[in-house]
Amino acid sequence: MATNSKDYDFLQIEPHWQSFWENTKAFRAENNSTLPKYYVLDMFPYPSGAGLHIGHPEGYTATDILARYKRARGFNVLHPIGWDAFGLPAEQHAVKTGTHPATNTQNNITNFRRQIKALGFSYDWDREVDTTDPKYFRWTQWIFLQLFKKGLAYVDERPVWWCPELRTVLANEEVVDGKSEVGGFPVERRNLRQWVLRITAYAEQLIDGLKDVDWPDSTKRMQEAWIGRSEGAEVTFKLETAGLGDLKIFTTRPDTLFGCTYMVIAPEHPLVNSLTLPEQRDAVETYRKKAASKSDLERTDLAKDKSGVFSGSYAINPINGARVPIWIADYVLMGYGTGAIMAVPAHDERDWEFAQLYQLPTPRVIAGETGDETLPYTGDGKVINSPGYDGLSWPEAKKKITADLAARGVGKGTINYKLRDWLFSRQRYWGEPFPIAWVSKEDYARAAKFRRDLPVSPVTFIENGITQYALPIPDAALPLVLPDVQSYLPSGNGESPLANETAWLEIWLNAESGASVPATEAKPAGDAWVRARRETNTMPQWAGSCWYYLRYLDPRNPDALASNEALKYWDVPDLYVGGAEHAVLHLLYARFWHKVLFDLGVVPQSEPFKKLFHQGIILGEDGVKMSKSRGNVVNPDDIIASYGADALRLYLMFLGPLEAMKPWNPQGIEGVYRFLRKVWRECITEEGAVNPRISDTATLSADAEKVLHETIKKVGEDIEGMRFNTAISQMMILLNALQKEPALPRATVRDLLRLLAPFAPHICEELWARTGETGSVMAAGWPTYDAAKLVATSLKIVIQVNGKHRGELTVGVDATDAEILALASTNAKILPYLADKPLKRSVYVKNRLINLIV
Ligand code: ANZ
Repeated sequence: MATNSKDYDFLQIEPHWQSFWENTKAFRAENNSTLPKYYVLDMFPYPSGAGLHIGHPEGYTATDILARYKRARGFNVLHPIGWDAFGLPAEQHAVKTGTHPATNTQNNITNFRRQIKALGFSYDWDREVDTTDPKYFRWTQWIFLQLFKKGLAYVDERPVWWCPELRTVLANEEVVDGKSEVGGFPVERRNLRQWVLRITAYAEQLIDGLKDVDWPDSTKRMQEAWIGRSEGAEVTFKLETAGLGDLKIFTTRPDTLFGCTYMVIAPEHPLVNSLTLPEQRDAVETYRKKAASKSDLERTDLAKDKSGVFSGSYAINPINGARVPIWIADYVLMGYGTGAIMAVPAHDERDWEFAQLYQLPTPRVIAGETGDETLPYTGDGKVINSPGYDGLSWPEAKKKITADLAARGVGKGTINYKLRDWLFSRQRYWGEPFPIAWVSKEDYARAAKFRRDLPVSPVTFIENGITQYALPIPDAALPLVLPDVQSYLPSGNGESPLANETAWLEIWLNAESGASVPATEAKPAGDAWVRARRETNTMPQWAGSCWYYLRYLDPRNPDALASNEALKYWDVPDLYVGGAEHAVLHLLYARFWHKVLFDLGVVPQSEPFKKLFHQGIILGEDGVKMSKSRGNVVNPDDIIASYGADALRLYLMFLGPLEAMKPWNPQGIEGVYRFLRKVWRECITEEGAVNPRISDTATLSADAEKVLHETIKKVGEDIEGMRFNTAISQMMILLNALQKEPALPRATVRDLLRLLAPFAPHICEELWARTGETGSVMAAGWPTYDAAKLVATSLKIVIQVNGKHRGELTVGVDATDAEILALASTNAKILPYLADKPLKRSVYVKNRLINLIV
């Protein structure tokens, strides 16, 4: 069944074996199997118009080697792929060309599929998923509805980043330095009605769960920092102005309360107006306007200049009754803690800088290691200048002061998180529609009679003074598909292109069945029909990738996102490989959804990704990040055409440790290509016959046998440990050793091909068939090594005469010093050098050399 090429003709061999695998469904994972399971997951690609990037096959080759290796070791392996296919580029393309984004998306998918198949990855193509397929996003919508019903989704009018150029809002993480991440367009603040997911309700669990997963430390630290847990206290300061009540602040350092010399409230704080004295009003107004145009990052950056204005009002420090001035400054953010702080300039860098600028006092309350008071002190130390607490360590004082304030009802211990709720809506066409319709209060009450699945407290939104109620589409009526639209241009007032589709938008909705008719038609008969306006927002691209690893388990299930049996049998991925750029957002959002599904009893475990690995970035040949503009992009198609997929796979793994960032090196690919050609020639003669060196009766020399067993051991261990580069070096060492042998036992060739097959599967299938083996090399199992063969039985000793290398000696490992001396001094090659000169003495360096001095 092999090809008949004489030379290593990868252009003929590779497609041949790819169709063999496809036709025999060689990589099908079985949902009912008594074999142990192994689930290895790749981050599925966004099918961009540019095609596969070389970083894709890097990670995909690594997981493919593992998948093929585990199959050889008897596992039922699940190795799936799919498409994260909603997204802005397809919509921008649609705006330009008028073609439906689905058309563009499917073209890109077709190209990606072709490229991925050309690399010979062992995916189970029967499980391919596409996030834009209604059969898939039906379950994305279903999960959203479960969140909604649990009270984890709400709407809020919020200041969001609005990009006039893209005509859409962006999430905080899509804005970099005041510009859109996509396209680099300027952004501004705008208030819009938004869907928000209550990820903050899971902040504690999201931190806790990191203890149980085998992830790179740096990624865990990044998630922790993003969630940003701070333990501190809320402290209540009385306002001096009668009738205004209190000012609550959040501090992580209540132990420094005696060092507070002023307070700061954010420019957006609700008390700004009432605290500002008339003579300060103009200055405050000007300041507020300026602050509104800055990003949070700019405002809190330590390196940026601080600024502020005095409000004219004072508060009273609850610990000592001191009168403290209240300032308005933008280095305090409204969105964190209470939007107000007590400033302790002696021990906080930002407060220090501000106090220097406005000449505010900076008394020390923590003793520093040196007496230097010209800088803020942020280190450890004992509390000073704090009557009643002096001499305590600062953590002790923190506890005691918090307790004392609490006892007096002017403070309490609190935990704050940097994590914000997740802005979950986009004003775009090419995303999952929200399965939500807006109805009046009366209609909502009527709908409730037909529904048991409405949230405990309704989600509402006031528009033009009228309260609208969010009515979920019944689960059974999903998917809610996108209507065809006339134009893909956003409506421009913040609503998506869906807002222009009146017949889809304004409807009579049957609250019980989810059926609908345009509102322009007569209201159908029956009590369950309500007047509704559909939600026009769509979900962000993150949604579909939050749960795709679950759909692979049972991708065609029409009744559930996956069956309970499949969820139990496959559990979660044993290994997840993908880029470190997803260290926070994708991995945090997916963990959040998984935890919600766990709490709902849908999935049996609370963390989705037990083990995570990030492949390193491959830089251009010039050591710089690959980019079109630099012209240093490597296209996998070109490499496959010149060297073949096996060489590309091998090379990607041979470049260096998988996790390392490393530059592309065109010479390197020549090296691995030569190695594959040598393997070919060991098996096939120039005439295309089986190499006569291969024989059923040949045996290996002891040396070669040792290398073979070492290689079997090392390649297996290196694959498990994801050290693919060193596994390849070891196979190169083996090939060199085998080339020195007078003949090759057939069994050794079998071992070599089975070891190499996960890395370079096409050539190994071909040579397996050509050397007379039956079936697929992948079905032949994994070679085993004999531990006894790893131990040397003999040693090579160098013989020197008067310090000069004159010969070598092979002795048993248990030879004594005297035996070695006797053998060396009577060795035929050595005798001429000794002539008849008497041996003065000898020096023996154990297991290495013997020097005879004459
Ligand atoms: C007094 C103090 C003294 C503070 C000291 C720090 C050091 P993390 O760790 O990030 O939670 N803060 C509180 N709310 C703020 C807001 N909305 N905008 C800007 N800064 C705010 O930081 C908590 C600390 O950041 C709080 O503790 C507060 O300053 C400041 F020696 O209070 B601290």
